[in-house]
Amino acid sequence: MEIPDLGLYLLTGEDISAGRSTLEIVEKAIEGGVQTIQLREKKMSAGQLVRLGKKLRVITRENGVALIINDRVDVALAVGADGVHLGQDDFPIEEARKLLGNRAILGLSVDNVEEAVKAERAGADYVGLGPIYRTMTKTDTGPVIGPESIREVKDRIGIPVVAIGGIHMENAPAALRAGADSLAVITAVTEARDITGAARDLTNLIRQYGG
Ligand code: TZP
Ligand code: MG
Repeated sequence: MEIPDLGLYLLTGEDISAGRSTLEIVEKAIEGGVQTIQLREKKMSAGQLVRLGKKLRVITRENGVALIINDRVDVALAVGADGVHLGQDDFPIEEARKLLGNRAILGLSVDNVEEAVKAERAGADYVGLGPIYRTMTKTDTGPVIGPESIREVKDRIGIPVVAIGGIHMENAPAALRAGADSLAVITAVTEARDITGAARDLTNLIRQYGG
């Protein structure tokens, strides 16, 4: 399936947002050009996720931004999200497809070529590849794989490759030069003093590379 251009892909994380709410960050990041929002709140209950997800659904729809839910197929259904992002040990992607249908955008986290090839075969619409650079945000990742890995994966699959992990303005060009279709970030935007400005700078950079 053709999916929309994921552009700058922002994952939320209220506990790593310098005291600001996810809603505030999403509104400001959308103003700066973010094209995709992933609701990823590790400390929220199902009820909190659904309530926040519904608010994000309104803002994202008004602005033509894709809304993806991390891990939770049930929350995605409840809020009418555009898709779900799954990890290697999460809900199986084939089952998610059955529940969410052909139009849902399904993403899978991968950290090497083999996983990326498998993800495409299993029906993923994009892969999240990382950690490209060192990140303090997620502690249970595999080793840093570097921007070279983006080219290796791009050479083997046809679906978009979203680079993730420690990405910020200074190291983003190398990821884009290596072929990343989209850049996914948390702290580069959520912890920025000027959220809109940080999102705008990264968005413009992605556009320069034609992503
Ligand atoms: N998956 C791989 S690295 C990562 C996730 C969710 C965290 C990315 O956060 P940051 O702050 O952009 O390094
Ligand atoms: Mg997960």
